[in-house]
Amino acid sequence: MTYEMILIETPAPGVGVVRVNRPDALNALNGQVTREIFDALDTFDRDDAIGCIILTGSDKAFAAGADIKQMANTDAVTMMMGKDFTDWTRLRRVTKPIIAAVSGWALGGGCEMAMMCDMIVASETAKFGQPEVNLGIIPGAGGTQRLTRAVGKAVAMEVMLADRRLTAAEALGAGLVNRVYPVETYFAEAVKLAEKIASQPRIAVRLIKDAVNKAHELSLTEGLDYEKRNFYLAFGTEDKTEGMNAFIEKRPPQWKNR
Ligand code: DAK
Repeated sequence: MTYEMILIETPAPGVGVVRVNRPDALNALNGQVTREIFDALDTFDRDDAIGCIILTGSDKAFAAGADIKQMANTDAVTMMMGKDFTDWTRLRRVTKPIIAAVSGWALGGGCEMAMMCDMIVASETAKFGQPEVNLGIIPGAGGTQRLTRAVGKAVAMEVMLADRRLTAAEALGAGLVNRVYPVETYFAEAVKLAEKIASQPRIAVRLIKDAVNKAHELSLTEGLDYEKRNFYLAFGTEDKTEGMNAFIEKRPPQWKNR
């Protein structure tokens, strides 16, 4: 498939990168950009050679939000019915881990898209914000829920009501991001993390991602029951046999991803 607004890279074994490439608009996410991102994520998700995906932008901007120029002429009904802005749930259906490698602006939908990923590796220049209130709207792709769960109510309120922008250090302290590195190295560090994850047994990785995401949605009892079912499923895999035999025989495991 050919893309116009994203770049596809495979910088290390098992690692697929989707890079937003709309520099003239600070990677603002219009319909075409989001469609291309989700198509590329789906393609990597189906590709047996890929075990972990990185979603990134440029050093200057992960994404400065959904495209305001596109949204300016969109009414409520069009927004509700339209594919461009309602299709973001596609990202949640990706079964492989996604790392957001964030540098520069991650505002509005950019911040929300990073939070929809499974982990965030940031550069020291990253700035996270939900400035929708300045436009007379509210976050519409999960900001009020995911940011609040990540950083707590008080900080989330300030970010969304007063347009406070969190620095990378603040985001790290608040638990929004996993790691912060200098801008020169954050992407390479994200690739290293992705390569490590891609080298793990794929079915176990998938079951872990699935169960951890349920922690945000289910009660503790339901979540523990859900985890248990994934745990039993892991016991039905060849990788479980291989992993335990390898440990006992003091040798590295050879994963079959079966
Ligand atoms: N949309 C369109 N163009 C944008 C943009 C955006 N969000 N952000 C920046 N640009 C464009 C600017 O218009 C400018 O283009 P030209 O004028 O040169 O043609 C170019 O990028 C450079 O921007 P600036 O000249 O403004 O650069 P500065 O360094 O001075 O400022 C900035 C950088 C990031 C602080 C500033 O550009 C800014 O405030 N941008 C807007 C940030 C923002 O308000 N973002 C939130 C948008 S609302 C949903 C899914 C998603 C959403 C909602 C629902 N569903 C699935 C239902 C998301 C909504 C949003 O994100």
